[in-house]
Amino acid sequence: MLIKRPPDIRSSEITPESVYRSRRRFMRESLTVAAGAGTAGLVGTPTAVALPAEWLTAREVKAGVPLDEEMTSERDATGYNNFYEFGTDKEDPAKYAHEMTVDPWTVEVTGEVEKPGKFGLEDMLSGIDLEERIYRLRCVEAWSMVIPWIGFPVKKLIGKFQPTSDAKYVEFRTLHRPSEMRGQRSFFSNIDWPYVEGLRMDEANHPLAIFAVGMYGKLLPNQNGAPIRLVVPWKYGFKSIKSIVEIRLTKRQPKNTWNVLQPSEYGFFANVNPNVDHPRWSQASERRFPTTLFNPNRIATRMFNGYDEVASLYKGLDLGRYY
Ligand SMILES: Nc1nc2c(c(=O)[nH]1)N[C@H]1C(S)=C(S)[C@@H](COP(=O)(O)O)O[C@H]1N2
Ligand SMILES: [Mo]
Repeated sequence: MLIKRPPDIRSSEITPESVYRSRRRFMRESLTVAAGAGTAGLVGTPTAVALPAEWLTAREVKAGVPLDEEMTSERDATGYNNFYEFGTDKEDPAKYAHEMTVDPWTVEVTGEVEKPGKFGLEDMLSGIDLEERIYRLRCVEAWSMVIPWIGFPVKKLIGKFQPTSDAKYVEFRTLHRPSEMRGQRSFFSNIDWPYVEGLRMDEANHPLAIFAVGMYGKLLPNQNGAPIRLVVPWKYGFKSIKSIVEIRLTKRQPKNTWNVLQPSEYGFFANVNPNVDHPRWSQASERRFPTTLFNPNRIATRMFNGYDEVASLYKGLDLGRYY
């Protein structure tokens, strides 16, 4: 196995603890698998996949944004999800997202860019450094988690395609494949698939906005948006669109899924804001995982989810009107 590492730096100095621990675990497991495959008489290497586990283990992951708050367990973060393409229950994504094929994976880049195209994921990510970013995730439904993502700034990838001066927004689309996404086949779904989200250009360019390809030191599980999803920590979770297949640079503000569905309840901006309530519930507090019936672990919600450094993006904007 190929481990690219500068010769004089120990991995523990540059790789967050959780990442290199699970990487060692992976190496142990993959050695076991290889030995097993040998006795089964399998020869050769598997066919190319979008992001094989080795893709991550062969890379250094630098510590990006740390956070001095208790992390949500991997079990909760990968077992309690919103991913309506697989159903509306919190347990549905973990149960059914394995039905989605994530290799090969192509991403189409269109609209106001000098270099549009359709790219295989691995090619598209070449030369991009990975970081571990421990972020709060605040769902509009008033629960929250702390998750260690592995990813890179949105700006780094979008910059590769050279946006034109007409590019004012970025629109993202999720995979639309009803044969593998039972929520898209559902009779009861009133969502007009595919799931669409968008950011203003200055929001997409903010260093806190990332694409994630991993979490908890491993590649993303399907239920969390494999193989590539957005994470915008100062906005409600529905902005952090999963399993992206299209990135479109546009002149006009994208029509995002939840805004189209219920405009009085979900806006385009969706900045976390304890002072602007959802029409049906308060946003002043949230349930932080781990949370139980007897110990809901309720904490005060913070403006911009605690990421004050984004405030300058919204100077002069009425956040009550542009929710
Ligand atoms: N394509 C797609 N992306 C999505 C959703 C979805 O239903 N479909 N749900 C959103 C919501 S409401 C939240 S809170 C987060 C949840 O991310 P997580 O399951 O990784 O915690 O994903 C967001 N991204
Ligand atoms: Mo959400």
